[in-house]
Amino acid sequence: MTTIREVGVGDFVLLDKIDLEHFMQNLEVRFKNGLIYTYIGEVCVSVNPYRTMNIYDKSYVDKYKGREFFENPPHIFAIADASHRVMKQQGRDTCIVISGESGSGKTEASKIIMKYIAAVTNQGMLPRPDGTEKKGKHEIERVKNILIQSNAILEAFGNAKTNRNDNSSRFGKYMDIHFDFKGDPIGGHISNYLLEKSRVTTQQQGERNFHCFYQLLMGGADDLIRRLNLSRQPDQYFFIKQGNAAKVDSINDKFLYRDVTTSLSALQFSQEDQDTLWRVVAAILHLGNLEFDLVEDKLELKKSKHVDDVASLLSVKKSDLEVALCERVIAARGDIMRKEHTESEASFGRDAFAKAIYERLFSWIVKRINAAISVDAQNFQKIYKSSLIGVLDIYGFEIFENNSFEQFCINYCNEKLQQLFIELVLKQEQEEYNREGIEWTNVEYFNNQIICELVEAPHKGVMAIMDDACKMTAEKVTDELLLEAMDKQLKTHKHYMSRQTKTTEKSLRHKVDFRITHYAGNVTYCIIGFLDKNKDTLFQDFKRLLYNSSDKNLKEMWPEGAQHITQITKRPPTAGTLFKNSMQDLVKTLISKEPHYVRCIKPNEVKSASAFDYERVKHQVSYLGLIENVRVRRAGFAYRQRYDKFLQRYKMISQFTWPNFRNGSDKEGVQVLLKETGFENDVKYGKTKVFIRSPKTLFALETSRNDLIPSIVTLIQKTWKGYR
Ligand code: AOV
Ligand code: MG
Repeated sequence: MTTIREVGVGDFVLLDKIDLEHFMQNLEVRFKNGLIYTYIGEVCVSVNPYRTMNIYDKSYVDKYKGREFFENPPHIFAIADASHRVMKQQGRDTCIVISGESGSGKTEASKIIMKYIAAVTNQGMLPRPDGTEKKGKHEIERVKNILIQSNAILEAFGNAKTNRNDNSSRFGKYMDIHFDFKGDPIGGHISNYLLEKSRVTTQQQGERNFHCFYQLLMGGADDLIRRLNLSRQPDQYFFIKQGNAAKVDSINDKFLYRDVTTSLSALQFSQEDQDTLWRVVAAILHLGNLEFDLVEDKLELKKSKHVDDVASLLSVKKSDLEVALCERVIAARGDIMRKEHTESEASFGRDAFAKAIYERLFSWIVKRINAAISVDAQNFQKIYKSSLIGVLDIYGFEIFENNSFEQFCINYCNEKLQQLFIELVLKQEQEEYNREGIEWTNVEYFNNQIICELVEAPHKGVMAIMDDACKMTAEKVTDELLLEAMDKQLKTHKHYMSRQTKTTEKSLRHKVDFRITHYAGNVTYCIIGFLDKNKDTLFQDFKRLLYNSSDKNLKEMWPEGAQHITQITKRPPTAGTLFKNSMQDLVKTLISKEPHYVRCIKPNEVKSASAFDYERVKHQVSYLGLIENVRVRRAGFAYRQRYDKFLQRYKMISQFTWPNFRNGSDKEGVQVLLKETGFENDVKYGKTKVFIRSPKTLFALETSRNDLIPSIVTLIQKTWKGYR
């Protein structure tokens, strides 16, 4: 028999001593024993196993379905089950927030959760005796199918190999699943956040473009490849060869291409839609090979077959495409003029064009998926009294050799999620104990609010300073000047640093670098490119070009191309501001629901199934605030309820409180009840609520109540007869 010492404890709260060292010992011993999940109360800590685990099949689903946490060994299924149960029984919206750094297993966790929900719903609807099936069964299956199959498509277009993760999410995803009153999924909605579109045109050494490019080249049928005028060699295309990593051991592009096309068909993407999709992907590949020349001082496209390919794949006139690539139309004081690009403007325009069509394509895919599973919310509320579960899977905190605007946004997003965790798990919990007068020693923790503010504060945060710079005329402002403005404003901030503010700091290699001390570590960003990426300019000419495409899907993706040049007066919001606003909305959405957490940990940097890199893990445990989480939890209570509500539910258990407690207040009633049932040592009495430490106590109370219900029903029936 194995002992606790050999396999550790399933809940960190049960550790003899709560400090980093004991926490780490437990995590390591469990990981080495193949136990990748451990609880902190109802928070699930998950260590990426980097190997296939046989713990997700039907026998496991059955084991966790409808069960309390403490009835089974720790498992992510228990989190999924709890959030589904709360949603179903209490009609409350819940959400599952999955966090952890890049490569820690968030996306895999979200897929496991989705599959669990699919497996435990729409059951018990056996065919009727006459052989017909209950209405709705097929519809529910259809919705489940779409929710699961959409993953293959979104990963193909939104994930890529980075130096941290072979299948790294390059967009944020929040998925709402709507359920009917029986707890079966009847629809959903996906929100996507800032796709890292710079990857379409540039990749760091060792990285790839989005998977779909390689999937098409490896898996597309011969006749499709011929129609798209493509070669199967990735090194023929500038936009996908820069990282020199087209072939990845862990990825079978050919196989995945088949998966994606199967999913596209299952999601009702018509042949025509799929055709648009792959034509856009191919057009981007050809676009990346276009070059410009100066011929007698006039900018021209270098002669190449790729120009014809781009024009025909996007269904636009070749002459229109050439003009849009080489010059732009501008409106100045009512006059409309054409202005020829410089060579660098033309390259910038070409890249912006490629990035924009890819981004629009991605949003269009999400929109199409949403259309297939949308529920008419208002109507639906009336009929079903719906509830929902939201599942959040975003890009994790990341540090690369070169970090730019995208990493800045991604890391800010992770700061926001950490802030949410602190707010709900560490701060509010303790505030409630204080408010209720429960004896309590405050647990100290690092609050990253200060870093969120460094980024998002109105007027003085990095985002605001960037926006101010973007409002100035292009000639007057450079990235270097932006950095100067940031230095001036932020020089005294504890979490900000640059060469200008701390001249002795040698580790900042360049004048153009700045550093933010994030909750998860120091990240050095290079300012070059921030302004352009924040402004996110796309010349109007390209929008008009695509609006005039004879492909109806493409036209649909570019409605603003219909605007006349003189109608465009307002500057669109910057990329940074849009992202900041979407993050703030996301936090509001999450806070309005009952949250459940999965905290993912990456065991090593080398994707090994056995290596436990002690220092790297320790760092994650520290910055995630897990020790503080255990401290708050251990001293804390699993369940709390207002006295009146508690009494209402359990008064039948005690002869003193049933049918009514007459000798005092609700609080006194609860005290009598808990004393009589022998649970007094497991509870604390607050000003307005009773606090119960162990979930087992609650479970025992529930069991007693359930046992009593039949006799009480009989009693009521008898009394009722007596009245007649
Ligand atoms: P991430 O979502 O947290 O990173 P992933 O979920 O993509 O990380 O996990 C990275 C890789 O780890 C996967 O491709 C799997 O090979 C492996 N893995 C993770 N969890 C499991 C599991 N439960 N069982 C087996 N293998 C697993 V990023 O998207 O980069 O932040 O932006
Ligand atoms: Mg991911």
